[in-house]
Amino acid sequence: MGFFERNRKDLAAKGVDPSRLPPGQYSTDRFPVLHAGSVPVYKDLSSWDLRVVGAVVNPLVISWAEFMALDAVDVVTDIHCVTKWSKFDTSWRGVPLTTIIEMAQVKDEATHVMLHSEFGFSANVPLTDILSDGAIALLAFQFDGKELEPEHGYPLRFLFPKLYFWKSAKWLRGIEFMSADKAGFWEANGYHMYGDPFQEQRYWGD
Ligand SMILES: Nc1nc2c(c(=O)[nH]1)N[C@H]1C(S)=C(S)[C@@H](COP(=O)(O)O)O[C@H]1N2
Ligand SMILES: [Mo]
Repeated sequence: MGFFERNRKDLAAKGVDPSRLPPGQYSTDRFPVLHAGSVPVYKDLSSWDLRVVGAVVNPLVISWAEFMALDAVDVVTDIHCVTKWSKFDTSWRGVPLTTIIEMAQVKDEATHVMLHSEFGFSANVPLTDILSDGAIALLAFQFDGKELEPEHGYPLRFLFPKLYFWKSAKWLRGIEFMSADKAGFWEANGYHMYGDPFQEQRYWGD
């Protein structure tokens, strides 16, 4: 039996429903670190802000203090990285993206969202997926009850576990509402525009 097959069997033995593991993935308890470029260093968050732009009635510039005053929620979810690891039951705390959508009064013409991070990283996600019932689309500032580790996105990352984990942009600084889809960083470099792990939409042409 190969590694992947054994990993899937071990899940069932542990009482985890193996159908939670998308095709071609293995489950791990580790939390690998993956990104292009370097990890930003923040001396303090006084000059940090989150910009909300594009197809909105109210463009926003939200300071860290203002952001922390928003209502936060806790979620537990599975995450799936395109490099084939999945991690089950990860715990996050953050502000739902729908809160920002209401604050900014996103216009009807908006169809997609671009998440913008430090150093020019970006990721695109359809708005319908963000607004669909039960969707987790979180601006996350805690993992496992503690502030994010620098390499995992401190102080703020996007969390969108329905799609491959590359959509979950670390070091988030901007949210752009768009009236058409556009490729983000990885999507312009060979990764699938949508990226559903259960459809194995890893790369262009999948
Ligand atoms: N800003 C930024 N966010 C990013 C990336 C990146 O290169 N830059 N890589 C993505 C990819 S490809 C993955 S798999 C996840 C990894 O998150 P982790 O390091 O917390 O496991 O972050 C995503 N978010
Ligand atoms: Mo990734």
